[in-house]
Amino acid sequence: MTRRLTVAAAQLGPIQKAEGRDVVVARLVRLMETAHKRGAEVVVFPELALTTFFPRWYEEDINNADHWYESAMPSNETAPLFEAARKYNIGFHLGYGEIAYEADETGVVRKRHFNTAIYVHPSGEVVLKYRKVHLPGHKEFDPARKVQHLEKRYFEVGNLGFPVVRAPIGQAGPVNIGMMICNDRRWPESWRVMGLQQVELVMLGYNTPSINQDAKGFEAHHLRVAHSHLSIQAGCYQNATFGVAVAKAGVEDGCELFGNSIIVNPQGQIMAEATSWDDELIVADCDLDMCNLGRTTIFNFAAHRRVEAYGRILEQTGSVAPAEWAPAAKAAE
Ligand code: ING
Repeated sequence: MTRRLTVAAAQLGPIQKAEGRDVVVARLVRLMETAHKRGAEVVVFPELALTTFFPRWYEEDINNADHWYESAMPSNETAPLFEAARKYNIGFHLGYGEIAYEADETGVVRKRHFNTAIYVHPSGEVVLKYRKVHLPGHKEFDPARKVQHLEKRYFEVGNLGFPVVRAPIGQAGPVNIGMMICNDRRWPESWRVMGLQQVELVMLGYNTPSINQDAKGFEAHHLRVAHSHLSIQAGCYQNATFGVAVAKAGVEDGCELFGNSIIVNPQGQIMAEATSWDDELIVADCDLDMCNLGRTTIFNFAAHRRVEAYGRILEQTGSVAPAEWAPAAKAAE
């Protein structure tokens, strides 16, 4: 029996700084209703889907920024989304800023902030949680930048790794699902750690500026989308998995984010792409058995990977200069 799954990417248009969660959640519910009409069994929403991309705004004391985060999930504001999921029997992925009171690696329980994503079963139960590992940008206010990107100020590095879990989704039965968030997609390690857990569906949201904000070199504008798609298509192909990558897009308080959400199959093909930079649903029918070809042939990890050659990947964080070559001493004349 083929394992077919109808997935939806629910791209969001801009969320302005002043926009209330109630308005945003109503947009999410409307997208979920559309997904239901289109026969989707799982809906993927973007990174930080409940608020504007607030790491662009500097706040001296992070304790004055609690309003950007969720301390409970669901909460009164997000409950309508969980109710819609139950009503339509749809699982969903949601990205949001998380405040959690929990022990850190020293055992001290404290208030912690993460860039988080969850996968929620139609029953409302959280099946899987992920916290963003690769935090781009900077921690302190950077006067040289036109727009700040303060993820290292607002979030701690995710402490949950890249988990994959086998969970029932729609008619397909159990599916190996995993998540990553935005910048994670640019790092092949994110994909491979999940590929080593036989992931079949990677759900990821992103908020990506449409032009390079690091004035440290030329990058043609069209390459912003190209680099995003390159990263996702390569990750799916090299780990024999489907990927659903969903943007928050459009102009948020003058700052433009690109859309171009895509659904990608295990051969790296784009199955569907959003063409607006606003609220837009794209849907694809995924034959999950398509993962088997890559996993049992070209990317049969057990047969072909050579971990003894990969030491640098775990031993080194930064790169180091290579050894210098010099021509052999001239043979004696
Ligand atoms: N945004 C961007 C992303 O990785 C970025 C930041 C853009 C980094 C382009 C490097 C190049 O898509 C988030 N939120 O990670």
